[in-house]
Amino acid sequence: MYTGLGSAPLASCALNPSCTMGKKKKKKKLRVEFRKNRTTRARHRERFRDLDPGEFEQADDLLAQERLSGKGEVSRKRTVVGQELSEQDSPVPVLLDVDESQCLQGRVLRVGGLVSDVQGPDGTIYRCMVRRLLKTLGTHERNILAAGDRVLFKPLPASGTQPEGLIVRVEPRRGVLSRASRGREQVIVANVDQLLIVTSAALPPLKPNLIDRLLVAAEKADIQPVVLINKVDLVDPAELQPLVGLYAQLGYEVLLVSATTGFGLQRLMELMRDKQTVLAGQSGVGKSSLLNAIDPRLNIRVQPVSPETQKGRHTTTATRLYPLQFGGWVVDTPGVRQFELWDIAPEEIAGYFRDLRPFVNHCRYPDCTHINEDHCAVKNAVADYLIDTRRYESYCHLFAGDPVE
Ligand SMILES: Nc1nc2c(ncn2[C@@H]2O[C@H](COP(=O)(O)OP(=O)(O)OP(=O)(O)O)[C@@H](O)[C@H]2O)c(=O)[nH]1
Ligand SMILES: [Mg+2]
Ligand SMILES: [Zn+2]
Repeated sequence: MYTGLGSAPLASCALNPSCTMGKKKKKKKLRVEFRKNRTTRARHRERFRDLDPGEFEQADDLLAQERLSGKGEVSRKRTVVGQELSEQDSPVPVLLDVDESQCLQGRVLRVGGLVSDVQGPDGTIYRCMVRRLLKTLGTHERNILAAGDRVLFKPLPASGTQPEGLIVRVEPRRGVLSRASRGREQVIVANVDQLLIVTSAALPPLKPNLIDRLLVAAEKADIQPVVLINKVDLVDPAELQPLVGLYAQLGYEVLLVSATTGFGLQRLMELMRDKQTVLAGQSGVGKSSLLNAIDPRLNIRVQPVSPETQKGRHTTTATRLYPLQFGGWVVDTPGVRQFELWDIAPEEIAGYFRDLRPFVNHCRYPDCTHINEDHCAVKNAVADYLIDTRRYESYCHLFAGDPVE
């Protein structure tokens, strides 16, 4: 199994304008809302009982200047010192002021229930839990951490075989890919430059509607999408030309690849070099196989597609970040069964279809949904072959909230 030891360094802060590490910040006392269902401390103690209790206490209460308000916990508000943040770029509303001299910068590789893997500046991987204060700060998300997060953590004294630490701050994010999970936002990955939408030419059969769905997610999140059609060794590439042409015409980069034969992988590596990339797509299309093919050290588990159903077996079960030997890093995700779009209202969707967008303002009714209305410029454009019929149908499915499979 790949350990990540001695691997590529973290992205340089100097190159990242949103990075706040090491810069002087305006400290401010802020009143912040707390989450109602505060997590129990006892459970964490249990899990981390092998830590020195004194050290754990000290770490947990790092921020001595936090004051409970007059009404104490009843008010669910508290004063902390830090910098106010918009909810958009951070899982917590405040960038906490912490003693940075005691901390290391890290990158979250994998998020677990209580303990997550964080890569430190020298490549060492620490098992980290999240400081209580961070966990209890109000958040609209299921989990305060996501793969790809940049964090500040305090290394703890060694007790087991793997170094441990306590995450005290999550830096603001940019390029966040989210989906809806039981009505709440689930951040799949944070701080990414590009989304590789992986499909397969066959086995499982190509699903253009899923490409469209993921394109909408990328457009909304302002992440550069690339359409990847894998397993081209199984078909005659000429068959794929109409689809490739369609997306290329819309300005999307389309790549035909084969993890088995190596076809197109040179170009794929060029695209990924020094970038922060996330792969998404159905189970069985070969996401993990492609990563193994471009960097054999990764050695990620893969499994054949079921011959009866032609479906993947959901082999990858956790979202995980891997540093790449040629620079940059990549996130492998479990195959999406149902990629529900997060935070996109149905009436917004047409605006994220590059081919529909030029027409939406020309419909007779300003609130036209482009589904049933008369005098709809979008439907007219479909009739005049200005918009591809399949793309329009794909829009209709997304608008109706239909599942992909
Ligand atoms: N013929 C052919 N088979 C491939 C190719 N790439 C992957 N496969 C096979 O497809 C199957 C599924 O590959 P995985 O890499 O596990 O797929 P995945 O997308 O990671 O699937 P999940 O982890 O379940 O989401 C494996 O049996 C691979 O050997 C390819 O380019 N050509
Ligand atoms: Mg996989
Ligand atoms: Zn319309």
